[in-house]
Amino acid sequence: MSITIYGIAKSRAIRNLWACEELGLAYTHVPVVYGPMGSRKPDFLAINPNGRVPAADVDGVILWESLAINLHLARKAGGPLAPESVDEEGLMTMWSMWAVTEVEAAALALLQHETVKPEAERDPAVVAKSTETLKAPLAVLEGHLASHGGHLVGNRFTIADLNVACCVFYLRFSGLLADKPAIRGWYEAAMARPAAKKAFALRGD
Ligand SMILES: N[C@@H](CCC(=O)N[C@@H](CS)C(=O)NCC(=O)O)C(=O)O
Repeated sequence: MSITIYGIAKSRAIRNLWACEELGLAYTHVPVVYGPMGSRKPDFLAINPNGRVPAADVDGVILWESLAINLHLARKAGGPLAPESVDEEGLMTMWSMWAVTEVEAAALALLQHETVKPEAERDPAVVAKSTETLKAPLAVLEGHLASHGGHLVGNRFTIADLNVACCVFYLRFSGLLADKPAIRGWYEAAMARPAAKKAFALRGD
Protein backbone atom coordinates (compact mmCIF):
# COMPACT_ATOMS: atom_id res chain seq x y z
CA MET A 1 0.00 0.00 0.00
CA SER A 2 1.20 3.53 -0.68
CA ILE A 3 0.17 5.91 2.11
CA THR A 4 0.81 9.58 2.78
CA ILE A 5 -0.59 11.18 5.94
CA TYR A 6 -0.80 14.98 5.91
CA GLY A 7 -0.94 16.94 9.17
CA ILE A 8 1.27 17.63 12.17
CA ALA A 9 1.29 14.93 14.84
CA LYS A 10 -0.24 17.40 17.32
CA SER A 11 -3.37 17.52 15.16
CA ARG A 12 -5.97 14.83 14.58
CA ALA A 13 -3.41 13.33 12.18
CA ILE A 14 -2.12 11.50 15.28
CA ARG A 15 -5.12 9.21 14.86
CA ASN A 16 -3.94 8.12 11.44
CA LEU A 17 -0.29 7.85 12.46
CA TRP A 18 -1.34 5.58 15.33
CA ALA A 19 -3.52 3.49 13.01
CA CYS A 20 -0.68 3.03 10.52
CA GLU A 21 1.63 1.91 13.34
CA GLU A 22 -0.98 -0.53 14.67
CA LEU A 23 -1.69 -1.94 11.22
CA GLY A 24 2.01 -2.28 10.39
CA LEU A 25 1.63 -0.02 7.37
CA ALA A 26 4.57 1.96 5.99
CA TYR A 27 3.67 5.59 5.40
CA THR A 28 5.07 8.95 4.49
CA HIS A 29 4.26 11.69 6.97
CA VAL A 30 3.93 15.25 5.65
CA PRO A 31 3.56 17.45 8.78
CA VAL A 32 1.27 20.14 7.36
CA VAL A 33 0.57 22.87 9.95
CA TYR A 34 -2.77 24.68 10.38
CA GLY A 35 -3.67 27.90 8.65
CA PRO A 36 -2.21 30.06 5.88
CA MET A 37 1.25 28.49 6.12
CA GLY A 38 -0.11 24.98 5.64
CA SER A 39 -3.66 23.68 5.59
CA ARG A 40 -5.05 26.82 3.88
CA LYS A 41 -2.39 26.98 1.16
CA PRO A 42 -3.68 26.37 -2.37
CA ASP A 43 -1.57 23.24 -2.84
CA PHE A 44 -3.07 21.69 0.31
CA LEU A 45 -6.60 22.90 -0.48
CA ALA A 46 -6.27 20.85 -3.67
CA ILE A 47 -5.93 17.81 -1.36
CA ASN A 48 -8.46 18.82 1.29
CA PRO A 49 -10.75 21.67 0.19
CA ASN A 50 -11.89 21.99 3.83
CA GLY A 51 -8.48 23.42 4.67
CA ARG A 52 -8.05 21.08 7.61
CA VAL A 53 -5.72 18.29 8.64
CA PRO A 54 -5.48 15.40 8.49
CA ALA A 55 -5.85 14.21 4.96
CA ALA A 56 -4.48 11.01 3.49
CA ASP A 57 -3.52 9.64 0.12
CA VAL A 58 -4.10 5.90 0.21
CA ASP A 59 -3.13 4.21 -3.04
CA GLY A 60 -4.11 7.35 -4.92
CA VAL A 61 -7.44 7.81 -3.16
CA ILE A 62 -7.56 11.11 -1.28
CA LEU A 63 -9.48 10.99 1.98
CA TRP A 64 -10.16 13.43 4.76
CA GLU A 65 -11.98 12.97 8.08
CA SER A 66 -9.56 11.32 10.48
CA LEU A 67 -11.79 8.51 11.71
CA ALA A 68 -13.02 7.65 8.21
CA ILE A 69 -9.40 7.43 7.10
CA ASN A 70 -8.76 4.95 9.91
CA LEU A 71 -11.77 2.79 9.05
CA HIS A 72 -10.55 2.72 5.45
CA LEU A 73 -6.96 1.86 6.41
CA ALA A 74 -8.12 -1.00 8.65
CA ARG A 75 -10.45 -2.35 5.98
CA LYS A 76 -7.64 -2.31 3.41
CA ALA A 77 -4.99 -3.76 5.73
CA GLY A 78 -7.16 -6.48 7.28
CA GLY A 79 -5.99 -8.31 10.39
CA PRO A 80 -7.38 -8.20 13.93
CA LEU A 81 -8.04 -4.44 14.00
CA ALA A 82 -10.22 -4.65 10.92
CA PRO A 83 -13.84 -5.76 10.73
CA GLU A 84 -14.22 -9.51 10.26
CA SER A 85 -17.71 -9.12 8.84
CA VAL A 86 -20.16 -6.57 7.51
CA ASP A 87 -21.83 -6.63 10.93
CA GLU A 88 -18.55 -5.74 12.66
CA GLU A 89 -17.95 -3.04 10.09
CA GLY A 90 -21.32 -1.54 10.94
CA LEU A 91 -20.51 -1.54 14.65
CA MET A 92 -17.06 -0.01 14.11
CA THR A 93 -18.58 2.73 11.97
CA MET A 94 -21.28 3.27 14.58
CA TRP A 95 -18.80 3.74 17.42
CA SER A 96 -16.59 6.02 15.34
CA MET A 97 -19.49 8.27 14.35
CA TRP A 98 -20.78 8.20 17.91
CA ALA A 99 -17.43 9.41 19.22
CA VAL A 100 -17.42 12.35 16.81
CA THR A 101 -21.05 13.33 17.30
CA GLU A 102 -21.52 12.62 21.02
CA VAL A 103 -18.11 13.09 22.63
CA GLU A 104 -15.50 14.96 20.60
CA ALA A 105 -16.76 18.57 20.59
CA ALA A 106 -17.67 18.67 24.28
CA ALA A 107 -14.44 16.91 25.28
CA LEU A 108 -12.38 19.39 23.25
CA ALA A 109 -14.25 22.35 24.72
CA LEU A 110 -13.62 20.99 28.21
CA LEU A 111 -9.91 20.55 27.48
CA GLN A 112 -9.67 24.09 26.13
CA HIS A 113 -11.50 25.74 29.01
CA GLU A 114 -10.06 23.64 31.85
CA THR A 115 -6.46 23.27 30.71
CA VAL A 116 -5.27 24.77 27.44
CA LYS A 117 -6.49 28.38 27.36
CA PRO A 118 -4.85 31.04 29.53
CA GLU A 119 -6.84 31.30 32.78
CA ALA A 120 -8.30 34.69 31.86
CA GLU A 121 -9.89 33.21 28.75
CA ARG A 122 -11.43 30.16 30.41
CA ASP A 123 -15.21 30.15 30.66
CA PRO A 124 -16.72 28.19 33.58
CA ALA A 125 -20.05 28.10 31.71
CA VAL A 126 -18.41 26.12 28.89
CA VAL A 127 -16.92 23.74 31.45
CA ALA A 128 -20.33 23.24 33.08
CA LYS A 129 -22.15 22.74 29.77
CA SER A 130 -19.53 20.34 28.37
CA THR A 131 -19.53 18.34 31.58
CA GLU A 132 -23.30 18.02 31.42
CA THR A 133 -23.19 17.09 27.70
CA LEU A 134 -20.66 14.34 28.34
CA LYS A 135 -22.52 12.69 31.23
CA ALA A 136 -24.83 10.51 29.15
CA PRO A 137 -22.37 9.35 26.46
CA LEU A 138 -19.68 8.54 29.03
CA ALA A 139 -22.22 6.46 30.96
CA VAL A 140 -23.01 4.62 27.70
CA LEU A 141 -19.32 3.95 27.03
CA GLU A 142 -18.69 2.84 30.61
CA GLY A 143 -21.66 0.47 30.53
CA HIS A 144 -20.67 -1.02 27.18
CA LEU A 145 -17.03 -1.62 28.11
CA ALA A 146 -17.99 -3.09 31.49
CA SER A 147 -20.39 -5.55 29.87
CA HIS A 148 -18.35 -6.44 26.74
CA GLY A 149 -15.00 -7.56 28.16
CA GLY A 150 -13.34 -4.16 27.89
CA HIS A 151 -13.55 -3.69 24.14
CA LEU A 152 -16.06 -2.04 21.83
CA VAL A 153 -16.42 -4.68 19.10
CA GLY A 154 -15.56 -8.35 18.78
CA ASN A 155 -13.86 -8.87 22.15
CA ARG A 156 -10.54 -7.57 20.85
CA PHE A 157 -8.75 -4.27 20.26
CA THR A 158 -9.99 -2.90 16.95
CA ILE A 159 -9.95 0.29 14.94
CA ALA A 160 -13.16 1.22 16.79
CA ASP A 161 -11.30 1.25 20.12
CA LEU A 162 -8.54 3.32 18.54
CA ASN A 163 -10.97 5.83 17.04
CA VAL A 164 -12.99 6.28 20.21
CA ALA A 165 -9.87 6.42 22.42
CA CYS A 166 -8.62 9.29 20.25
CA CYS A 167 -11.70 11.30 21.26
CA VAL A 168 -11.49 10.25 24.92
CA PHE A 169 -7.86 11.50 24.73
CA TYR A 170 -9.22 15.03 25.14
CA LEU A 171 -10.48 14.06 28.61
CA ARG A 172 -7.05 12.97 29.87
CA PHE A 173 -6.72 15.93 32.26
CA SER A 174 -10.35 16.12 33.34
CA GLY A 175 -11.86 14.49 36.39
CA LEU A 176 -14.72 13.04 34.38
CA LEU A 177 -13.27 9.55 34.24
CA ALA A 178 -12.71 9.31 38.00
CA ASP A 179 -15.88 7.27 38.49
CA LYS A 180 -15.52 5.38 35.21
CA PRO A 181 -13.17 2.43 35.92
CA ALA A 182 -14.01 0.55 32.73
CA ILE A 183 -13.23 3.56 30.52
CA ARG A 184 -10.05 4.29 32.45
CA GLY A 185 -8.78 0.71 32.15
CA TRP A 186 -9.67 0.54 28.44
CA TYR A 187 -8.13 3.93 27.67
CA GLU A 188 -4.92 3.26 29.60
CA ALA A 189 -4.50 -0.12 27.91
CA ALA A 190 -4.99 1.48 24.48
CA MET A 191 -2.43 4.20 25.16
CA ALA A 192 0.06 1.65 26.53
CA ARG A 193 0.16 -0.24 23.24
CA PRO A 194 3.59 -0.03 21.57
CA ALA A 195 2.08 1.45 18.39
CA ALA A 196 0.33 4.17 20.40
CA LYS A 197 3.53 5.02 22.25
CA LYS A 198 5.48 5.20 18.99
CA ALA A 199 2.90 7.44 17.32
CA PHE A 200 2.25 9.73 20.29
CA ALA A 201 6.00 10.23 20.71
CA LEU A 202 5.84 12.11 17.40
CA ARG A 203 3.81 14.83 19.17
CA GLY A 204 6.90 15.73 21.16
CA ASP A 205 5.03 16.47 24.41
N1 LIG B 1 -13.59 16.24 11.47
C1 LIG B 1 -12.26 16.52 11.01
C2 LIG B 1 -11.73 17.72 11.78
C3 LIG B 1 -10.44 18.23 11.20
C4 LIG B 1 -9.93 19.44 11.97
O1 LIG B 1 -10.70 20.26 12.47
N2 LIG B 1 -8.61 19.54 12.07
C5 LIG B 1 -7.99 20.65 12.75
C6 LIG B 1 -6.70 20.19 13.38
S1 LIG B 1 -6.88 18.90 14.56
C7 LIG B 1 -7.64 21.74 11.76
O2 LIG B 1 -7.17 21.46 10.69
N3 LIG B 1 -7.81 23.00 12.17
C8 LIG B 1 -7.39 24.11 11.39
C9 LIG B 1 -8.52 24.89 10.80
O3 LIG B 1 -9.70 24.51 11.01
O4 LIG B 1 -8.22 25.87 10.13
C10 LIG B 1 -11.37 15.28 11.20
O5 LIG B 1 -11.62 14.51 12.15
O6 LIG B 1 -10.45 15.05 10.42
